[in-house]
Amino acid sequence: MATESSSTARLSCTSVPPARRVPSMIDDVREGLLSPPRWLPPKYFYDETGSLLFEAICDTPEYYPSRTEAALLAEYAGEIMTLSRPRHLLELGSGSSRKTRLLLDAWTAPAGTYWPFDVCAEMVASSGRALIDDYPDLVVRGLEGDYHGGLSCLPLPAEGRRLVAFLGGTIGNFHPGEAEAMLGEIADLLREGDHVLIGFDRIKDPAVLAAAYDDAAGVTARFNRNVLNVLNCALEADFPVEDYRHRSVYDPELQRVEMRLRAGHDHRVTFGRLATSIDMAGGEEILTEISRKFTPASFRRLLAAAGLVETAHFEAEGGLYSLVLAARR
Ligand code: SAH
Ligand code: AVI
Repeated sequence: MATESSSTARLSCTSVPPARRVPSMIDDVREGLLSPPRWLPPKYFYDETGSLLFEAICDTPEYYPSRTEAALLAEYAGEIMTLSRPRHLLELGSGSSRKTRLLLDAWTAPAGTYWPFDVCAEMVASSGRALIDDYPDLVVRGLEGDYHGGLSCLPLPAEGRRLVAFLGGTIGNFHPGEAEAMLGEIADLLREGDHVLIGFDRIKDPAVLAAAYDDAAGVTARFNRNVLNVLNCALEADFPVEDYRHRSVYDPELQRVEMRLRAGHDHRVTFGRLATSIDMAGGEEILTEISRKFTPASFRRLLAAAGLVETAHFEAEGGLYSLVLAARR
């Protein structure tokens, strides 16, 4: 059962129980980190510090996806809201909800309800408070949880047309099978007349991608390394965080950017909570995130595999980034 942690008449924050078992951080570390090739799921980036670092990445000159998506929303939010006419706006991985304000500004339905869903409880709470101050007619029903646990336990009312937003290119952080499964779960939330709005990043000049994922001010490097602070804290580990180098690599075959952390020297990492340790060799890497890039056609194929069909496509100049509105096929 969902547990409500705070509420006012127009704002509540509720913890969403997973519909199926989600691996714990200890499970993930055992599976991904204890032996090479080493990897971590990207959701551990987003403690409060990591979420704020992500916001700072969005303000770097090199990270074009966020401001490009914002520009598309500024131009097309009216059309998107007219086409989808929602009563409920559910956003997956809502973060600060900064860009969502462009949709809210264009939302003319009386007393709509916004449902931000994110793994970072602090972001859900702080963005919800700011939104009810700034939008006097808006009801915010914040949901805190892990979307890998499924979407079938979300406390959405049966009545009222839905728009599900999945912005920022976050779908690119899923491996192909996971992305299809996630979109399939979104499709299951949609009924006749409901829509999903998805932002996805496009394949482009690798130099532009390299800069976007390795900004000159080093914000992305801090974001990447922060995941080791998260593990140090939660698992009583002792990664020498500052001795890891941030790397971003574009793989043209897999059409994805990979973020990695490279150990600067040989060392042993002890995990107090797991009563185990690993020996990292200097130069050894941990894959911390993939960020897949698409063409309009490859994204349409992904939608089709998940039982969705594109109903409108909004594309930035030069094919830099896309927003699609889709419905159940
Ligand atoms: N949509 C926002 C934020 C994108 S960053 C934007 O476009 O700017 C990715 C967001 O997804 C973060 O807010 C992060 O906390 C959230 N997130 C990552 N993994 C998650 C998971 N497993 N379950 C729920 N939210 C998750
Ligand atoms: C959240 N996600 C879409 C971002 C991305 O571009 O893949 C996360 C990110 N990683 C580095 N910079 C931004």
